Amino acid sequence: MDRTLVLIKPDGVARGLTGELIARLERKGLRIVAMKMFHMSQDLAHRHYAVHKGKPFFPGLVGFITSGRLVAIIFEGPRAVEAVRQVMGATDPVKADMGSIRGDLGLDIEHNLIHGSDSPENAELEMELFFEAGEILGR
Ligand code: 3AN
Repeated sequence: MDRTLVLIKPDGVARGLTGELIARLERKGLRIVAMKMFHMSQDLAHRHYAVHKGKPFFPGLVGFITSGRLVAIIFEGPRAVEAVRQVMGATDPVKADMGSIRGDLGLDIEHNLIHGSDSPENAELEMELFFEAGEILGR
């Protein structure tokens, strides 16, 4: 069984889509093993998006992710990383398949509703970044 980190970004929370996004992932068969709502600090945002440092969209990305409350969730399931990314759809909501979260509900690549870890290795790092061991079921 694999685990992966999902963030419902500030636009998803502000648009009242938290329940819809969680429901789509649960209906896929993924199980929530940790969840919390919080406001991301600048420091955490810089660590979370370290791979994008130096890219033209980096300042906007940090500004946006720290602009409001978000929900962090750890989902568990077989091939959880790939499954979450399939349900999310491609990074650009206008290129994402219809039927996916971003394809159905988004328009803007900078405000694309949801984040999911892109590999099992990054999932481990991101779960540690956002959760203490005691907050996660079974750890
Ligand atoms: P994903 O979230 O699909 O894994 P990443 O990790 O490549 O995509 O990018 C992280 C975030 O950076 C995206 N969710 C999106 O908000 C933003 N982003 C990525 N590429 C661009 C771009 N070309 N222009 C603006 N924002 C971008």
